[in-house]
Amino acid sequence: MGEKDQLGQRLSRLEEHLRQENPVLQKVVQSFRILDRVSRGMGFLLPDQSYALRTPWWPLISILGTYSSGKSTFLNTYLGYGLQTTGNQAVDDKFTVVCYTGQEEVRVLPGLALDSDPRFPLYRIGGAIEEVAPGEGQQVDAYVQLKTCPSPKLKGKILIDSPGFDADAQRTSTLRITDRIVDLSDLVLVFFDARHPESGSMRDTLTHLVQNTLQRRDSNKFLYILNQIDVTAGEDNPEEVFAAWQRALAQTGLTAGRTYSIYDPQAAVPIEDEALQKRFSKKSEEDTRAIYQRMEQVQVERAYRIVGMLEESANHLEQEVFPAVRQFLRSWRRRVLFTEGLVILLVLALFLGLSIWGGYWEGSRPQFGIFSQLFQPPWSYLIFGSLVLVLGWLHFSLRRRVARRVAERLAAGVSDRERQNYLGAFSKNSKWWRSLFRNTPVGWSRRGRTGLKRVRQDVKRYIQELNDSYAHPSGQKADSSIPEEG
Ligand SMILES: Nc1nc2c(ncn2[C@@H]2O[C@H](COP(=O)(O)OP(=O)(O)O)[C@@H](O)[C@H]2O)c(=O)[nH]1
Ligand SMILES: [Mg+2]
Repeated sequence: MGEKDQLGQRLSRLEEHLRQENPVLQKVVQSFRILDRVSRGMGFLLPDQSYALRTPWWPLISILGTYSSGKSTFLNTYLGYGLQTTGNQAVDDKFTVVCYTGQEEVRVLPGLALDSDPRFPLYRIGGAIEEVAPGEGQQVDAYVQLKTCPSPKLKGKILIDSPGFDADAQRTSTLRITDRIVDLSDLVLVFFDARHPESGSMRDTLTHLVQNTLQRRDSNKFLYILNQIDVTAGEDNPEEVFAAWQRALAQTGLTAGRTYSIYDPQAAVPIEDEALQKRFSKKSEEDTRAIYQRMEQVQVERAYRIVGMLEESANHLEQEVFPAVRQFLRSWRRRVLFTEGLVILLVLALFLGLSIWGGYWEGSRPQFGIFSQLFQPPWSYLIFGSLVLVLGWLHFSLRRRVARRVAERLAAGVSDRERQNYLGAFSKNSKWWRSLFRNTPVGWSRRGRTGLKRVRQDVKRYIQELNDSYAHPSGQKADSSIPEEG
């Protein structure tokens, strides 16, 4: 089946990427496969779905902020690659998705390449653009490009560099992409330019990126970075620039999210005063290290979250899908039996009535005239045969009707996202050849149950292996700035 092949291919490609970037997670894909098999056996998972492809496996870190604030320079330094062009002109007006490659050299691919890459759900961006700018959704390439780079820093994560932010000059599509990226990101670095602290671009960034994010549940994932602070070294009171910037942030209502001030030593203007130079570089190095740490931490959290998802999905099957199907089977059976019992009672009552009316109970043999013939062979065989057919047909169409009715009622109570899945499971359990009297949902055989049990054992092992591979120094995980799931 085409759908299945495609799914299989995507899963293999996923495994291939993971093999290069995170071997523990590669094994996790195997467990997702087991889960897929169990769930599909229950009729819950649809043929073109897979639990493995529901989660983004790679955490997304986006770099947004004002025009010419050193975003691309920061990215290049972080990766140790001259990946992005930098400069004071608007050099790169596209969003650049950067991910790891095992190959030697950097490659640039059109935005559409994102479509087939299981690492990244940005292809839906096409739809988002289409909504605000009809006709432009097809031109994802005009807004987004993909670069693959062999920097080991990229293993297990995806970065996005963005064009400078300037709300007036921006087309709605660019703003729309920015919003989408913010939604998808696990960490958002918002850059500001210390060289132009009062610029209109900065105000736009404040209003669009900062103000719009205030009410978010995941506002912890934003880091606010005042970059290029080396240029303030010449001022009488350099700290005042940072303080003024923080005040400007606070004025927009910002309370969550951390602020940093950094500069890039290579791009910076030399600071003459030695003491000042020391003070500046110390602060910048500290903050840069803290930012890098957050970037690593996001990746660790994501790995744990994926394993957590695996367990959650297994629990979901057992604690929600299984009982729902049981309930379906029960109401279906009760309703069919009740209706049929009622019909049988009615028929019996009819016969009783006829027999009373015919005087059977007064000792006379009821005479139904010509109809009596029908109770003699060969007519009786014919009548009996067609009666069985009609009753059978009635029975099966009743089963089907009731099943549909019950399924619709139960499905109305689940989330839109899962409705088709539940309907699939209900329908698989009420196929005409399934006995009305079975209590165990289809797919809940021993094989299905052992599958889930194995997934659960695997989860424990994976957590152990992740613990070993990341070997947290104690306390590091208990950082209060762990972003919530968005
Ligand atoms: N003085 C100084 N200049 C910087 C710093 N970081 C970047 N630049 C320069 O600022 C300009 C814009 O940088 P770029 O990375 O292209 O900014 P982007 O538009 O935000 O990507 C370039 O000429 C960089 O060399 C910094 O920390 N200090
Ligand atoms: Mg740039």
